[in-house]
Amino acid sequence: MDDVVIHTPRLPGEKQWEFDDLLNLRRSVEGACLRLGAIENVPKHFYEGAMLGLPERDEQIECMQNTIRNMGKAGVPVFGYHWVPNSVWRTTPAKDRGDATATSFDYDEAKDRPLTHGREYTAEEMWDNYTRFIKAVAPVAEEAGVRMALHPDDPPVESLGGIARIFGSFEAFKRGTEIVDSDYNGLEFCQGCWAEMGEDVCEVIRYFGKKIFYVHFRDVVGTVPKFRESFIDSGDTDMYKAMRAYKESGFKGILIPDHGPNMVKDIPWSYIGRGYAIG
Ligand SMILES: [Mn+2]
Repeated sequence: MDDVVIHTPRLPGEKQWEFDDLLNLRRSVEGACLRLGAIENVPKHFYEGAMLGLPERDEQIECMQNTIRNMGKAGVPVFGYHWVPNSVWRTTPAKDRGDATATSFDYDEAKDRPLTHGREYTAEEMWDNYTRFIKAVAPVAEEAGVRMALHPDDPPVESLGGIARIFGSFEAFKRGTEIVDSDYNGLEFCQGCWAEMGEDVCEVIRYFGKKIFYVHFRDVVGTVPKFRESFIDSGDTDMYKAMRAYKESGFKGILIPDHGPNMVKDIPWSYIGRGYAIG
């Protein structure tokens, strides 16, 4: 392990992150003889209004531009983000080998849950909002030298809690990356989500190739509408073939386990399970 991906670091700032704090974060990682490979996610409220097209949208886009400029100055090479105002959804957990607990999703259990944001948001709206956002932010990221890496919707179903989930297919990512064609506009390749979609994971890796900025190297059993998470050696995907596909596509980024089953007597965030995956 050489690199660290930091997930939503607790930095000061209610609307954006500042240069000094980001620099200190990178230095603290380097102080442990590691590299800061990416920051994954800002607090959702930084750009929730931009995702939903609310009145604060333009201010939030401006703040996001500032955060990205500050990341660039502080030497943060990759910024992972998502386009899901109402988060990852799971239903009743399942079991994997060794009595480990794995999260799972069954659309039948989730489809009738109440609206999360007061009304329905259509796919057309979510695309309009995304288009406006990425057109404003990607050029700033390019200038700042920060590669923006978009995570798929998890789970990749049409809509949950009234909000359309637009990044849940190959076609969607093709469309998303073509809005601004830039070496700084690419994918946080959550391999588990691509498996959930039922896409041919290796083919998708080969298609996007160098547009994949880093990988969530995890797997699942099943596809939407019903799946469960798995160990990297108990899921549906041939992970060795996937690794070959990354190598052959010219991918030079980071693989991290993202998340996986909680082993018996594991600790929060299933660090034992992650240690197992890395090993
Ligand atoms: Mn992921």
